[in-house]
Amino acid sequence: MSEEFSLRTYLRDIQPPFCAGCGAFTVMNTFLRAVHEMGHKDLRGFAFCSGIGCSSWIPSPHFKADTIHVTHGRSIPVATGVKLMRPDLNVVVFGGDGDIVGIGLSHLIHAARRNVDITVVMVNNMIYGMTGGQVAPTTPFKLPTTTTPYGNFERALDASKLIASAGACYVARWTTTHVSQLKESFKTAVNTKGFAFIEVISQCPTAFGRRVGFKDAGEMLQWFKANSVTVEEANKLTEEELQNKIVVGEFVKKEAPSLTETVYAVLKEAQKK
Ligand SMILES: Cc1ncc(C[n+]2csc(CCOP(=O)(O)OP(=O)(O)O)c2C)c(N)n1
Ligand code: SF4
Repeated sequence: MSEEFSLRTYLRDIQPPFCAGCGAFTVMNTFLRAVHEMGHKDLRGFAFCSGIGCSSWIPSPHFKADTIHVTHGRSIPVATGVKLMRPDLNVVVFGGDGDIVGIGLSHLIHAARRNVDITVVMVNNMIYGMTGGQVAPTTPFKLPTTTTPYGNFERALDASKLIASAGACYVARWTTTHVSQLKESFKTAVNTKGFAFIEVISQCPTAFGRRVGFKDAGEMLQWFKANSVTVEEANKLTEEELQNKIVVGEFVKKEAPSLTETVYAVLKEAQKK
C-alpha cells in the first residue's frame, strides 16, 4: 500500500443517490479502503452484482468496474454465473436486507450451501428503505413501520446465524460504527475460498430512524455502539440479556472446497473421458 487512498481512484464522478447520513456511504467507503489496502490499484480484478434498493446502488453505477444491476433479489444467481465463467475474478454482491433475505433469501441459502466462491455484503438497515419504509424480515419485533404502524408483529430473522448453518466459509456481522473491523472483514471475505457473507447493520435515518424515534443518523450510530456486544461477550449472556443487542464479530472462518473448484475438477475429469 504505497499510494494514498483516494475514493476518486475507484469511483465514477456520479453523485450517489443516498440521503445525508445514510450508512450506505460508510459501506461504500470502507469497502474501497479495504480494496486499496489489499493492493488493488483499480477494480479490474472484480465484478460486482446488485439487485434493487438503496444499498444495491453501492457498486452500480458508482464503481469504476464491471457492475451488473439486476432485478430485485436476483443478484446472487447472476453472481454465481459470473464466478463460474470467470473464476479469476473476485465477485462481490451488495444488497439490502429486503433484496438479500426478503425476496432473495432462497438464493442466499443455496449459495452458502453450494459454497459459491463469492462475497455477499448485506446492508441491513432493518427496513425496505428505497420504497418508503415497509416492514422487512429483519425489522425488530414490535417496531413501527409504514406497513405495521402499530408495531411489527413478526420476529426478525438472524441472517448471519442462518447462513452460518447453511455452510458458508466466512460469516461476520458489524455495524457502521465498526469501520476498522468491517474493513478487515471485507479483506478476509474477498480472500476467502468459498462463500463469504458480511452483514452490516446500517442506519437508514429517512425511512427507519425518524419513524422509530431517532433524532438523526448520529443518534442511530450511538445506539448501534451502545448496544453492540462481541460474539465472545454474547456467549456469556442469556437469551433474555441478548434481547435488543447486536452481536458483532466473526461467526465462521473455515475452509471447504468451493463450487468453482469442484465444478472445474468434474469438468477436467469429464474431458478426459
Ligand atoms: C420484483 C420486485 N418486487 C418489489 C419491488 C419493489 N422494491 C424495490 S426495492 C425494494 C426493497 C428495498 O429494500 P432493501 O432491499 O432492504 O434495500 P434498501 O433500500 O433498504 O437499501 C422493493 C420491495 C421491485 N423493484 N421488484
Ligand atoms: S432511504 Fe434510507 S437507505 Fe435509502 S438512501 Fe435514504 S437513508 Fe439510505
